Amino acid sequence: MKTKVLCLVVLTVAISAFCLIYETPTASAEAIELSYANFPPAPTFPCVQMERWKTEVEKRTEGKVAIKTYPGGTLLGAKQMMDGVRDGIADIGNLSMAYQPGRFTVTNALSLPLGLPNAKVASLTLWDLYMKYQPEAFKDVKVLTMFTNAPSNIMSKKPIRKLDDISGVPIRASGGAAQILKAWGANRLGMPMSETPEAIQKGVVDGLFSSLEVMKDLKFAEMCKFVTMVETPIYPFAVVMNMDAWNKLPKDVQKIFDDLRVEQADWTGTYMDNHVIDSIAWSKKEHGVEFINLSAEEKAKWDALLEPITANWLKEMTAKGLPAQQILDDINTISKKYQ
Ligand code: DTR
Repeated sequence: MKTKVLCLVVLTVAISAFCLIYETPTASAEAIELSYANFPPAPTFPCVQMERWKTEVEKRTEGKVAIKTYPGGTLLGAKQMMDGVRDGIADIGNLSMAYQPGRFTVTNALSLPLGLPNAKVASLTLWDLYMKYQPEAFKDVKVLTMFTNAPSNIMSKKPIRKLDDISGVPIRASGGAAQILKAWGANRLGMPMSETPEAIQKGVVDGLFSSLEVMKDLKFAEMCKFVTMVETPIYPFAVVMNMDAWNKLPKDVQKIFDDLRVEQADWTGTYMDNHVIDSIAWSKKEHGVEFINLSAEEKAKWDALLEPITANWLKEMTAKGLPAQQILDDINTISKKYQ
C-alpha cells in the first residue's frame, strides 16, 4: 500500500513538472522576431536610439517580441529604407527624410532654416506635425516614432570665420542643408552620413555640415579642427514598420509600440542634446578643436542670405497645393509650446 501511494505521488509530481515545462512560454520558443534596419554605423545616435527601443520593447513585452538590429546599412541602405520596409525586406527601418528630397514634403519643412533650438523641441514638434497632417508619404507604413538631430554646424579642416572663408569650399551636406550651404557660397556635395568619413579622409570634401555629436561618434574631430557655429538646420528622421508585419502583431504588443512613440522621440532628442555637449567637450580636450562664434555683425550677413530659402519654399509648396503657410505657423506654435 505504502509503495502504491509513493508511486502515485512520484507520478503526480512528474506529470505536474512535465506540464509546467511545456506550458511555460519560453521567450525563444514564442518570440515574434522583427528585423530593424539602420543605415549609419552603430555608434551614431540613430543606432543608439534603435538599441534603446529594442531594449524597451523586449522588456515591456516580457520577451514576446525579439528585435534583431542591423546597423551600418547591412540590411538596407540610406536611400532604400522606405521602399525596403514597405516591401518587407526589413520589418522596421530608420530613415533620414533629407536623403530623399521631395518625398517627405510636409515633415521636411522642419529642415528649413527656422532656428529650432534643440533636438528635443524639434523631435516633439516633428511628431505633432506628423500627427496633425498624417502625410501621404507615410501611408503605406506604420510610423513607430520620429526624431531629429540637434541643429547643424560647420565642421572643417580650415577655419571659417567669415563668409569669404566658406566661398567655394567643398562641404558635405544633404537635404535642406544643401540650399543653406549654397546660399553661403560653399561648394556643397551631397552624400549620406555613412559615406562622409571616407570622403573627408580622401579630400573629396573639406568638411561637413551636421550636428556636432558626430565629431565624437565618427571621430571627425581627428580631421576637422574647426567648427563654425551657425546652429541651423535640423534633420528629421522617421522609424517605419512594414504594414503586414504591424497588422500581424497582437493587440497588446501594438499598444506597447504605440505607447513608445512620443516617449522615444523625447528620449532621442534628449540623448542627442546631451551627447552634443559631451562631444564638444571631448573634441576640445582630446583634439584641440577650435569652436568659432561669428560676431553679431557677421552673423547678420549669414542670416540674411537664408531668408529667401523659406520664402521660396513657401511659394513653391503653396503652388503645389500644400497648406505651406499653415505648416510654418504650426511649427512655430508647436515648438514654442515645447520650449
Ligand atoms: N541626416 C543627417 C543627420 C545626422 C546627424 N547625425 C547623424 C549621424 C548618423 C546619420 C545621420 C546623422 C546627416 O546626414 O547629416
